[in-house]
Amino acid sequence: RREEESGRLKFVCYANDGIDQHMIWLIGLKNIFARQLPNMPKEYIVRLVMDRSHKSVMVIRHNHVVGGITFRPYVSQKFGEIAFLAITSDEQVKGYGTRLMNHLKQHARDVDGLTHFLTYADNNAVGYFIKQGFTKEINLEKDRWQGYIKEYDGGILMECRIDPKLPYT
Ligand code: SCA
Repeated sequence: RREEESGRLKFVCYANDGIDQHMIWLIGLKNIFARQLPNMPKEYIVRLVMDRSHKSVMVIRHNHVVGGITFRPYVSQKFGEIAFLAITSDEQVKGYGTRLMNHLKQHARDVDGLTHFLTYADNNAVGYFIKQGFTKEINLEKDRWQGYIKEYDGGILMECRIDPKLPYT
């Protein structure tokens, strides 16, 4: 039964490209973020999800978005910044968050040529990020990221190195 369900899972990555289906999924993802990240101003969520320099990797089941990650690739600096990450509440702790992160890493490496991710993690999400290979120790040289990413109050800067060869998905 589980396998049957996971067989209907689809992982996609889109920016705001004006295509109807992509916009419907991005709006659905924006609503999940607004609900799951209550401390984030809704206007800020909308602005970044719809911003053309951000992309979103989304989990789609039965053609509906159930979660996703919005990130900004800094291609010249070869790193990405995770802006938001959430799975809708009734689908959490089923492994979707882990698979989503693996799809993000694969896409970022193979499509954008990135070597690292950085994020300001919420305190309560630090455990999740550690399980996904993130560390509080930042090894990326400061001149590659300083001035690019926005610092945010109450978050802890975390880093993840993307393996250059590992098949993530
Ligand atoms: C899951 N796990 C956690 C955890 N959530 N561990 C510690 N703290 C948490 N909050 C563990 C699971 O038990 C599991 O461990 C492993 O992580 C992966 O679980 P999963 O099933 O793959 O995760 P899932 O529940 O699908 O997704 C995790 C996620 C979700 C954090 C996305 O719970 C969620 O949407 N939470 C509410 C929103 C949120 O907190 N988002 C992150 C905010 P085992 O493998 O050992 O079983 S931080 C953010 O958005 C970026 C920074 C910013 O700007 O806000």
